[in-house]
Amino acid sequence: MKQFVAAFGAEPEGVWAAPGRVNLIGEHTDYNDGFVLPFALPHRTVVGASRLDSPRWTVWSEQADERISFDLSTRVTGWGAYVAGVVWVLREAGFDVPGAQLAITSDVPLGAGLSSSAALESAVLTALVDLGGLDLPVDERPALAQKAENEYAGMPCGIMDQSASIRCRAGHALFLDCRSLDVEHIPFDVATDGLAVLVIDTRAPHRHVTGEYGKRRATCEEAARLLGVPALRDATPSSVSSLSDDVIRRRARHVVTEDQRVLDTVELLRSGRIREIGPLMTSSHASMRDDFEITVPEVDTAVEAALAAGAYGARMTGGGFGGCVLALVDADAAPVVADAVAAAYRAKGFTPPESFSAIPSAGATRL
Ligand code: GAF
Repeated sequence: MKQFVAAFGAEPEGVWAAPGRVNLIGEHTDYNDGFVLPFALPHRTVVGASRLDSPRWTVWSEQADERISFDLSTRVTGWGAYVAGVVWVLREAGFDVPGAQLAITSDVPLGAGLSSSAALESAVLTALVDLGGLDLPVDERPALAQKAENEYAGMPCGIMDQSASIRCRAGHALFLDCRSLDVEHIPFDVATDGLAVLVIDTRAPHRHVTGEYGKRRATCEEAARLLGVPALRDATPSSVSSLSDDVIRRRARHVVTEDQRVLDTVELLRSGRIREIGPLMTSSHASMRDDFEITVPEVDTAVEAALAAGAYGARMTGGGFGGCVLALVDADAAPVVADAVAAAYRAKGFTPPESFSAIPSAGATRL
């Protein structure tokens, strides 16, 4: 790996990679013990690593163009927190993590809501587990990567992104029950049906992401408390309608209806009716816009323009307040839809969007 050779003057012992993701449907359901349906992107973070004899980690990041070094007493901030957090969480879990040199490069777009941080955590975790020969089953890894992000990097995320980065399979979407952590790999080969999932990076500046995300999470927990259930996974549309506070009721309604949309999407995909998931995607977007209030004008404009240009369905993907929109389109219509969104952006004076067709790809692996 050339980045490792440039940073440390020798080939690494091994090279590992973990992808970014998009979420087909199921937004803000993960931390409510609900259902999600992400798939991994071909874009990934690659880590070359070699062991050191002492408990010290030296990390070169090509994108940050920076080398950091830390030991067990260092409190790391910035991008390095996603590396140091993984070392910390593995040690917390009782593993003897080897000291290491690591070189990192990535083509997961940063700040686009495609889980570049989960890709980094998952790539580093997979590398350190393999390097140290640690006995950590794959299905237990996402919870540790999530804990690193929650408790070391300070982002109160759920378990979806790390699960997608670690557990996805090529050609499939990952149907994850965020309570049991059971997964089902749902075949999602849109190309053979003449379809494409267009990812439109709205390039909208992320606004108050962590603060608003934390507020949504707290409101959902409050709703569950008021309803006397362990999590909103256990609420129903009729129990939610009894909540007297308008904001709390709408937030909870989003989660409960979104869980059902994931289940309905999975049913359609199981029977090969891919085009029919379009209306569920579009209702998911309306719910995020009107009930959960996590969309922004650039995102709504992309969804409206994609639908007007013939998309079967369109929705924002990820945590919200910017990021990417997914549109399910006929493969040969993808350029037309992308152009229609770009034209709508020009008319409103927004920064030009960037689009690509997503191919469901594999999760974390040794290369
Ligand atoms: C972000 C979080 F990291 C996920 O855990 C999830 O909650 C998502 O937003 C919203 O569905 O990506």
